Amino acid sequence: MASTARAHTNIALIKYWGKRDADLILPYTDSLSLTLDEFYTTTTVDFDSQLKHDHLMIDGQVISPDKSAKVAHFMDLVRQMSGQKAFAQIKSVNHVPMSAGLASSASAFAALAAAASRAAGLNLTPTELSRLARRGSGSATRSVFGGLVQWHRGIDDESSYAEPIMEKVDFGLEMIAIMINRQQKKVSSRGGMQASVDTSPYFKIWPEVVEQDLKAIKIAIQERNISKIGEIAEANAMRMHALTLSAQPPFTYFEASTIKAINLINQLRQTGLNCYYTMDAGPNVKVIYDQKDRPQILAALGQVFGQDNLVVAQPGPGIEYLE
Ligand code: 2P0
Repeated sequence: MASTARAHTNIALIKYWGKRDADLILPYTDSLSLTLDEFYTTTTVDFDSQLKHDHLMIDGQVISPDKSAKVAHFMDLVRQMSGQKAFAQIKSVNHVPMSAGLASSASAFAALAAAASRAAGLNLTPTELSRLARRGSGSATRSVFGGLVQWHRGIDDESSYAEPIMEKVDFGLEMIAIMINRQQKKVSSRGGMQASVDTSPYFKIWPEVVEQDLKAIKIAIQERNISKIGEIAEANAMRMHALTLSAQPPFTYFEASTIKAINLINQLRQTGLNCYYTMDAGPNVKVIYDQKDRPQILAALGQVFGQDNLVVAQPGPGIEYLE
């Protein structure tokens, strides 16, 4: 049986950066994200007993088995869980600029987890699906759900999953992604976070920092206070990036235009526009603001980066099955 599922990507307001268990993908900390409507992956999985290995096609391009090892490993997990023995035809279409810090692995593995588990005859609960998606990519754990989502770090495979804390975000929270560079990133998040864990002297304090930031942002969410949410998310993102700058050897996802964007957002804030930034394992900057300020923020960012390089994204839904 074939199954098709769609998952939307998410942007963390409180970042996941570091694994306690690389095989099970258990993080050192909880994290909290906003699922977005604009960026998503649609994936079809069809098990076929004639196949000699899993066949992967992304955006119409055949991906060779040596470049799809992560997916094959993930499919082995689904086969183990379900007793399904056949390999599968996997077709994935991304509405996400790939590997440019827009967390394409989040939507990719969440959609794959949903389509593959259903095609294999597993009838997983959302929590089980979140745990399965986690085995493909940490951030995918959160993309199973819509809106504002918390990933509980847990202590083992069973207890590490995401949970929606506000599925319908009803207070105007919105993001603009500034596309600074659409190229493949140089340091993968997987490699980058491991380097931070292994070599940054500041990593010791990171779990404590996240715990405090998480507590504060959950209060700000309850209060529906976008300024407070933005302020906390911005600080947390920069604390995460401090873990790359303080690694040995040091590295960074910042590019010159990233700094330009940050300076511009700071400037706009000084002129009374309520906006904040966050960024992930790539140079692109995401602006956090209140929907009602969108026209002014778009105009100001557009003057510097060009309207074509701005994508407005609103809170998006969790997993959807298309067939
Ligand atoms: C996050 N990022 O919380 C953090 C912030 C990037 C920066 O999760 O190794 O692709 O597959 O678990 O999920 C991106 O890392 O890493 C990520 P793996 P993933 O969104």
